[in-house]
Amino acid sequence: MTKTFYITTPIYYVNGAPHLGHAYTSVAADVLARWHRLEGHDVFFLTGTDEHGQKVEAAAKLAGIPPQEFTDRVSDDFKDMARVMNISNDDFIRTTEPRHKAAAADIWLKLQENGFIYLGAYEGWYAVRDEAFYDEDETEKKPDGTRIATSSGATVEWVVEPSYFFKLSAFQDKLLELYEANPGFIGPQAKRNEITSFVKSGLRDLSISRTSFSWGIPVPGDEKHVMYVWLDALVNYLSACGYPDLSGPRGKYWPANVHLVGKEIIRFHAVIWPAILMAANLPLPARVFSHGWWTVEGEKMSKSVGNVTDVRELVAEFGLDQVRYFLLREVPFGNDGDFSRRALIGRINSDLANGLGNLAQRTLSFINKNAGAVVPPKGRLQEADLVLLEQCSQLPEKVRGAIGRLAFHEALDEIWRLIRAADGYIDREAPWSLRKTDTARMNSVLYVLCATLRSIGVVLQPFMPEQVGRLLDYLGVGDDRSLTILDSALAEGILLPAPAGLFPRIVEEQKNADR
Ligand code: ME8
Repeated sequence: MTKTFYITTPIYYVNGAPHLGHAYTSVAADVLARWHRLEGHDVFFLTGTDEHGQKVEAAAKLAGIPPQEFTDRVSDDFKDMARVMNISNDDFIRTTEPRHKAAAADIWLKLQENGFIYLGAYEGWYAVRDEAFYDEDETEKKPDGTRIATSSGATVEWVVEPSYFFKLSAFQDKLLELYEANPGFIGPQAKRNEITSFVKSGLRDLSISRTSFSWGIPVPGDEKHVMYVWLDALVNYLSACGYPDLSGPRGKYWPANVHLVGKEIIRFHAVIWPAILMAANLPLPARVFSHGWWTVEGEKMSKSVGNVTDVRELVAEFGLDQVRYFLLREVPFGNDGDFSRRALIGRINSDLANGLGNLAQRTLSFINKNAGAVVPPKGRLQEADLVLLEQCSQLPEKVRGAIGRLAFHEALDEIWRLIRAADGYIDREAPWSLRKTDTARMNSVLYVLCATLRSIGVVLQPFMPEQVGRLLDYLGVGDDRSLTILDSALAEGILLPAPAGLFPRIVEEQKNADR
């Protein structure tokens, strides 16, 4: 049976427009999804929008339209971002869809049947903006008398209301056992330690319903309450699999292989979510992995600073694959990073234009002009050829290892190591000189370069599907572009189309003048 691979992004709140941060998670998840498809796995890749809650209700009111109309609009904008970023999601879940509401209601009933829900009263510091409660010591009083959450800066208010509670406290030991038995459950390692000590410090029951607003999924049997937005939201990962009926075509994907999230929501995914699943007797995801946050030109993205970056504008200016490459190459996955135009242009010019683009262009246009526009005959290989081909044959395994650890930057590093090796090889072997002295040797060198570019191209597809797709076209690679084609030697004599440049150099003076 084909191995299944289920990967998710967070479902994004519709109270704001999509930006660079959302695109980052989606691109990372997309690379994983595409990689597993290359491996021949049966992939289900889910993204979507989180559409309930007080914040959304308030944003719709501000926009002067009904909440459903408002969420339809913003959700479409997130779909558009996914389209522009060439995200290959298999489904897009919205929490306002009937399939999701039915799943959330069913989970509620399961938790209730199993004795993990009770009615109480909630009192506490609540931040509407974060949809979260804070302990007193997680808040601070400002000079003007208002209180804010220290971590996010959002205003909190004291809330007292009847509320249903989930017995999260009952899961402390089980969660610690889970982390202990599955060291890979939370990544990266630093987050695992952080979450473990958080759970060790004691878990309190979680308020999971609200009566103070109505834009949410009604609590089954007590419709004055709507479900707490995080309980509602987390269930999306199951809804898309057809839950409560997991015997349908999508049921085979549960449990998820990876939930990819930003660092600020790892607690919800690594503590609350597995506890809910345990309470409902459902299998747990294999892994929850959190990445860091991007600042822009050194500053936190915020509406008031006016630096919220719409990634679609960057794509229009610099090219899609260029932006995708930058996001995954610039920062070790899991760390925070800074986005700047200078860094982006630097990467494009050094790694893409001078690196991969130049290697491809040097090889392919030379073949087009001087070697009959076909994959040249291999001839008798020499030591230098075998060394490079050996590096090619090791590449998929190295990239597989790095991607398995979600170390995208390391995967790219490995690929660029080979690009540099091929650059050194072409300079030393100098096919342009061999043209006059030894065409058989020239052909061998060009053959080895084509084989190298094919290896690089195949493993790079998940990162830069468009330009690398063109590279594989120029190399005459057919429809099957999966990893298995690298198990056979490149065939000689394949006709090669005339190549064009893949990654134009960005001239900074020009760019500055255009601004
Ligand atoms: O939290 N840098 O939705 P959200 C990197 N609806 N990533 C960033 C980022 C930044 N500056 N800003 C946002 C929610 N992100 C909930 C999730 S899941 C059941 C419910 C990314 O719209 C990052 O992935 O606030 C983060 O986790 C996500 O956007 C938060 O999106």
